[in-house]
This record gives sequence, C-alpha cells and structure tokens, in this order.
Amino acid sequence: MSSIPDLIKKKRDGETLSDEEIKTFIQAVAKETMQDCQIGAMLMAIWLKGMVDAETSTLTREMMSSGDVMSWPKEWAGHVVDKHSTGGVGDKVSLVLAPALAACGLKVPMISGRGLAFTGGTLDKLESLPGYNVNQSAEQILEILESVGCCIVGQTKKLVPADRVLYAMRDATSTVDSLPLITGSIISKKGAESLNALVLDVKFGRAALYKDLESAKKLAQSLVNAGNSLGMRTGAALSSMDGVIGRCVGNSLEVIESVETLKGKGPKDLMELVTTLGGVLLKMTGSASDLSEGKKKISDAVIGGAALKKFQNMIEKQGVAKETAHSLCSAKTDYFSIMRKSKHQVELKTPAEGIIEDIDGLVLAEITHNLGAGRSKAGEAINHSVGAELLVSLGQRVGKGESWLRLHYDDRAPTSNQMNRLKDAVTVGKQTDTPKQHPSFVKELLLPDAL
Ligand code: IUR
Repeated sequence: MSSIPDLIKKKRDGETLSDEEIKTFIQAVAKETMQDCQIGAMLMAIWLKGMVDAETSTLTREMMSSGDVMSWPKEWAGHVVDKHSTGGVGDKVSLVLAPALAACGLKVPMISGRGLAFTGGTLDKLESLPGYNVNQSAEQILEILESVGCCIVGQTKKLVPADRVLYAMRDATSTVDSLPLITGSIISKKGAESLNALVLDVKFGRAALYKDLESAKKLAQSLVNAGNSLGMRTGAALSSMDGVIGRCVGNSLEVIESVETLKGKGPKDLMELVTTLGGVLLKMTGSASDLSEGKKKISDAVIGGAALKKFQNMIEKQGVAKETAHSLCSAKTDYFSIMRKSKHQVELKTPAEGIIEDIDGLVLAEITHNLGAGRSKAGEAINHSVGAELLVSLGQRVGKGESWLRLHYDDRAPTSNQMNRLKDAVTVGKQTDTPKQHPSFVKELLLPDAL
C-alpha cells in the first residue's frame, strides 16, 4: 500500500489515483490519522491537477462511506428524493418544494445547511419560526417522513465525517473552488441520504459562485455524473442569479414569502423554479410521464393547498407549537405576531420615472448580511428580522420617487455608504410602451436522459 506522501506526490505529478489510493486517503482523513499539512498538500494537489470523472466518482463514494448511510423502508423504494442549490439570493425554494413533493407522494429527507458568506441558509430561515428544531435524530427523521413525507433538518455528526474535515481545510487552504472537491462534498452528503433521485439547482450570474453559464455547466455536469455514478438519478437546472428570487431577502421575510407562496400567492419566478425542479424529480421517479405533467402536479399541490398542509404538519413535527403552525398557515395571518419585526423600516425611492431594468441582488444580499441577517464566522448569532423587501418587479413601470425597496433593520443601522450602495442597486431605464416581462430564471436543464 502506498504511503500518504506517495499519494500526494502522485497527484502532485498529475497522475490518476486508483480507487484503492483514494480510499486510503479518505479513510486517513476520516480516522484522523493524516496530518493537517498532508491533507492541505493533497487538497492543493487536487486543486492544481484536477481529477478525471472516475476519480471524482470514487472520491464521492468514499466520502459518503466515511460515516453513516441512511436506510429507508423498502416500500419507499424509488420515491426518496432531494434537491440541492449552489446558493442564491432570496433562495427559499426548499421551503416550498419539500412540502410540494411530499404532497405528490414522495419522501424528502432534506438535509440543509446554514448560511455563510452572503447566501442565507435554509436552516437559519426556518429557525425564524419559534420552536423550529433542525436537530432531529435518524429515528425522528424516519418518523416525520413516515407521517408527513418531508423534513428539513441539519446534518448529524455521523454523516460524512470526511467532509467536515475536508471542508474546514479547504477554507483554510484556498482550495474551495475545485470541481472534484465541490462535487465530492455536495454529492457525498446527498448519497448518504440514500436517495433515488436528486435535482441540483446550479446558479450562474453576478450573485452566484460561478459568474458565467459555461463554468456553471461544468460544475453541473460534474455533479450530475457523480450523482448518477452513486445510483441516484441526478439532473440539474442551470438558473440565472443576478437579482433576487421572489421579492424578499432575509430570514423571517423569506419564511413569510414562502408561506404566502404555499397559500397560492407566490411570485412567478419562485414558482417557476419550484415547479421546474419538482417536475424534474417527479419525472425522474416515474411519478409523472413527462416534465410538463410533473410541473403541473407540483403547481397544483402548491395552488390547491396540499403543500401548505404538509408544511404545517412538518413544522409542527419539528417543534413549532400546534396553534402557531395553524395560525401561520391560516388564510389571514399576522406574521409579525409570530415572528419578530425589526425595529426600523426605511423605504428607498426610485431616482427617475421609467422601467425597472435591473436590481443587483448581490448588493441587497451583502448589505442585509452586514446588518445582521447573515454571519461571517460559523457559529455566529444572526438577526432573523433583518432583511429587504422589493416593492417593484423587473420590467415594471414606475414614477419618480416611488418606493422600490423596504429595508428592515434593527440596532445595526445602515451607514451612509451602505445606503448609497443600496440606492445604486436599482437601474431605472427609459420609459417604453411595453414593459419587459420578468426574465426566465431556468436557462437550461441537464438530465440523465431526455425528458
Ligand atoms: N456546499 C457544500 O456542501 N460543499 C461545497 O463544497 C460547497 C457548497 I462550494
């Protein structure tokens, strides 16, 4: 068996590692028998020399096998699904999609993350709801899936321990943006959920990890290959991420928008993402005969209220008081009697009359993050009430001095520099007779076979 320095040298010299060698590396990481400097050197060698598809698949499989792998009752075979997003601004898709899929008869053991950098985390958003508990044991997850069909929970310590080590080291060694390392990290965690089908929402644009469609497509293809190599039917949507998904950014505000969407009053772009990603999963599991039937089933589950019922049951099972869950999901809800409203709100005005041409989602995300909606270090507390609400849509005609954004803030007030950046985040174009439609978010689908 090769020694660890031999393995590092082999990758450093650009050679392909064998299955056995990758296994040796990952087991040494998981058992903590490898020195930090060796892990760092191997990560940098992988970053510099890359991996061929077969190596990436083996890396992913070995990472998955470094800890517990979930198992499900055999009656669920073919019906266990999840989705993963590479991170967007105002990305609340999971909150609507998980219950919609459950309403369509699928099982969704959604293991989500927390926000770091400027993108929010699904777990943080749900924790805006008093009582919501993201920590659920394997037995509790099984019970919630049995009775409701979906859960949204945090990662347990026993799931993919190799990723926990590698992820921290990648951050410390500037090796986060490596295709095989991102692929291994994301897909190993989904593999450990023992899914039958997985859909990935790979974002591109100014507020995404990858700025252009071509590099996002490379990541999507790598993720799709690795997912399929583990036996999960895996598809991906490439969706643009320049503005905001829906109209709200910030934890409580995004929960409110998700619940409104589940009441059938959601914005078009959010519904498009939800129905497309859900439609792909329904098709991949054979629950719909084609993509358009899949999209329709998801849309019906949302518009008809079945998904809202699942959401209500899910949050109740995860610790929200019965009366609170009921009141949140009733026809007329005073959301701020359930979730705290920020102490201050300020409205920003349009600089001219015309058409809303552009809204810079990255600026909104960064500033709300800095006002307390996000964290800059793992473990830091966040302020759920901080955020921003768009009061206009792209393509909308506006007059001069109309409110276009409502900023919610608490004790950390925006500086004049932050206010100026926010003011510049909207572009009002020349007035024309025909306002532009909202741009389509999903640009392309990568599917295991043609749907
Ligand atoms: N999310 C993950 O789970 N892993 C990664 O490497 C990245 C995002 I980048």
